[in-house]
Amino acid sequence: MRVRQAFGRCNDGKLRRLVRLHASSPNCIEMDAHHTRLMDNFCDMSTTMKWIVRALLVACAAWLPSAQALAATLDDVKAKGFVSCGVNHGLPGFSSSDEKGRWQGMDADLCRGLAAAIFADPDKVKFVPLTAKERFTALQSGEVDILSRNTTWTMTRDTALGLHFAGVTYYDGQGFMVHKKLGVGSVLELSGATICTQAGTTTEMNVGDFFDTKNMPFKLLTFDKTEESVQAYEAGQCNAFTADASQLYAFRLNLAEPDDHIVLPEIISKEPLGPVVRQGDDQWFNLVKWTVFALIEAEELGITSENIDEKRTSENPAVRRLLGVEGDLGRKLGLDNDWAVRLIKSVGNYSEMFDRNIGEGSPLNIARGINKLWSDGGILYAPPLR
Ligand SMILES: N[C@@H](CCC(=O)N[C@@H](CS)C(=O)NCC(=O)O)C(=O)O
Repeated sequence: MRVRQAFGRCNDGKLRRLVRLHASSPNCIEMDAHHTRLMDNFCDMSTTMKWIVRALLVACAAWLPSAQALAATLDDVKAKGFVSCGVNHGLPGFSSSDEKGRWQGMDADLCRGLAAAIFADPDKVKFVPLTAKERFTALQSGEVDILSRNTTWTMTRDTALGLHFAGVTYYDGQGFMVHKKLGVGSVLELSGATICTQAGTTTEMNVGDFFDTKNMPFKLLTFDKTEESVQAYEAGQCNAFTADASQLYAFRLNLAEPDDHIVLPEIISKEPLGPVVRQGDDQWFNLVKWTVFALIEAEELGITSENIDEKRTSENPAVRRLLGVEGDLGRKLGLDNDWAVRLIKSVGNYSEMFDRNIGEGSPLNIARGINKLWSDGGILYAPPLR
């Protein structure tokens, strides 16, 4: 459901404002259907009538929770036929396009899974590559429906930026890489160092916090794109390169002599990475949030892309609910009851996504670590799907 301000042009060429109602609320449907005609009639009305119409429209809008709370991203996505997904333009394991131009990685897969849940087609995604600096504006402005781009959940982003984090797909932390010839084995030995990183990131801010707290002087060199900071690091313009730890391994693989570089043992921050949506659209927020939880729950219940059809005959009520054999969880999200089946069939459960993109089945070979399920000693946990 949504309520938007709308402007219409009358015959005199002047722009007049109306409240446009595009709502699934029964009280408002008629007005929405007649919006175009209403605009025409509106132009011919007397001033008093115009105010009466406006008052009626506002009253109808007021019946709904709030204008901002009703931006119907799911309706928009269904109408245009694809999910617009903001991704990193090249971060192996999370989102990068292969030689055929196909987007790969955890973050890309989340959007594919979402598209499969909505359209029964994981390819109904338009990937929009974004730099760290561009990403929030692209989401706020509506250029993308979801940001799935190694983005750290922070309080400011979740409040003042008008965004909502819809879960965590990877718990990361910030690390440092140095050339072996520097002869350094700990971040604590980097006092006075020049450090390269990317602008517009938590990475940039954490360096200041860490070095200032330790009373260690440092110089920060920031760049808009990671390629630029990696190049600067390789060219010797800085002594250390810092990023989310998952990325350091990926960047090291791309260096001319990867074995000449080491990743230092310290992790200096918490970087919970997850998908982000705009505030004001609870339905879309819920859909993305429960898509993440469904992937985690599927792993916990042992449902994979391979065995999902057999699992539909399971006696386990939790399996039956997730797979829509029982209950109506999918409908509560504005989809149908097979949404999770389509999701898991297309991208697998969380562990399949992890292994394929960043874990054992990938060149990054990152250990699950704290990204294991809570029941396996990690911190991944989905609330009950019931
Ligand atoms: N997770 C951090 C860092 C995100 C970030 O953009 N990291 C940089 C590396 S420090 C990156 O992914 N760069 C890849 C690129 O832009 O190509 C955040 O949300 O601020």
